[in-house]
Amino acid sequence: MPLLSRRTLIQGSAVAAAYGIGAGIAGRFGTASAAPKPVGIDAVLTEGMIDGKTATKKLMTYALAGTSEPGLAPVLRMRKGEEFAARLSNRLDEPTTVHWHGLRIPNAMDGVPILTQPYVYPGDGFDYRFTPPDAGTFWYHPHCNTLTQIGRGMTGVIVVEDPKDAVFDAEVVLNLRDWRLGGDGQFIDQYKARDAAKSGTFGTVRTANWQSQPDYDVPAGGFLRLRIVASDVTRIYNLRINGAEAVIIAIDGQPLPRTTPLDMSVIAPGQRLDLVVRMPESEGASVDLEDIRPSRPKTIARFRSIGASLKRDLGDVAPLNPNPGVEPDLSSATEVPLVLSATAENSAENSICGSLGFSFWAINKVAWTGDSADPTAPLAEMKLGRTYLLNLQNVTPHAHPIHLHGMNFKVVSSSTGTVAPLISDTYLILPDERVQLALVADNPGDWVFHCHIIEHQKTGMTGYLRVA
Ligand SMILES: [Cu+2]
Repeated sequence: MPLLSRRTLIQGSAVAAAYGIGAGIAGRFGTASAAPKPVGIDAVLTEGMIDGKTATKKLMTYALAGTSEPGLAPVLRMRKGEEFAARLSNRLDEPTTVHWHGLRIPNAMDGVPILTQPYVYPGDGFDYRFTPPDAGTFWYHPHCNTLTQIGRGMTGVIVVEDPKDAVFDAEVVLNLRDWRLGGDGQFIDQYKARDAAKSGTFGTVRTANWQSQPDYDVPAGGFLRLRIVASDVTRIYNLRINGAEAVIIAIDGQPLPRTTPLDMSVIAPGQRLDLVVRMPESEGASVDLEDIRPSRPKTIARFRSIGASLKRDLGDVAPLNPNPGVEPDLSSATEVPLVLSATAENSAENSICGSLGFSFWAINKVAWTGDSADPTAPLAEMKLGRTYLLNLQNVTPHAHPIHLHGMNFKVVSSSTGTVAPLISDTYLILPDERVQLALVADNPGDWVFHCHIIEHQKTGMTGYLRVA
């Protein structure tokens, strides 16, 4: 099996070797100014153990070129401000693309079929090349036939390193997701129409890094940096740490100005959470990452203290280095109304990137799936460099993690009460909530804006903002 062993000792810089690819590619293959050697990323079909009983066939994943037994997509390690290049080779039997979720990169590299690039057909490839401006935890996934391709495995974590970041005693990257498997371990229908019209169809098998409750050994009394990505198509998590104290250092890849003690944190599809956990003193003591939504705690992953205590003090964790950003000028902001609603339309819309055959959702009364050959008009046309205030209103009885490509926004106000002024690319808007998201339109292009509950995205809750 290509999966990592169930118990993996993770310590310091061993992480990059165990989990990802080298970050210093440019350094190894040429001078700093030379173009980086592309990382070969193959989109492949494979099979592997997901439910612990039977090998699941027809998994889809990303593998580094030449990998003989593909499994969990590799963690891609990049460096803030350094160019990264990847050559996608499509070895699936259907078109695909790669979207780099949360990275503020040029529109032509964004991976949305029709809108930003052609479909990558089976046997073809596509060269991606960009410089990530922000350090943090991000992820990559297809933007074509997304429910099937993500549902069957195509989600990988991106770690953008900042050489100035503090080094912790251990780091674990967790890719959280579910699978729609039957009792025989094989895929069942990826969705039920009646659930797509509500909060989405849930998986039957829950995993972290393609394993059920994986265990990790971490130095006792040490700092564990946890990079958590919710890459599932449907599930919203209420995460807590049981057995240790922890602080939040970043949300959606963006550092918090002050570390915040973790009580419970909600992360929805597309979102990320970076924690520092202070491991217990005594060898053998275990710490659980738990999901308490809806109520009964479910262990996601377990961490065990090993060795003599490093005697760290959580009060010593400093905030991460801030990412560069542009402060929105609210005094000159143009308001953009965006109403998320259900729609009565029930038309099927054929697409090379797959169709669920229904329209259940809409933005400003228009239902669009985001990857059809007949793009609708943009939701708004924005002038490069100006500030906009997205006045988002959810008139549905369901929560929607709304994701914007290519730019970050700042949460300004919400009808639910006081909000933290978070910088993000994904906002979980609650039923009946109104929220104001401010952004500086600093990246030219057509940027998709969609719900990351993929059934909602693919049945109409998609639009795009044009910046020119
Ligand atoms: Cu939604």
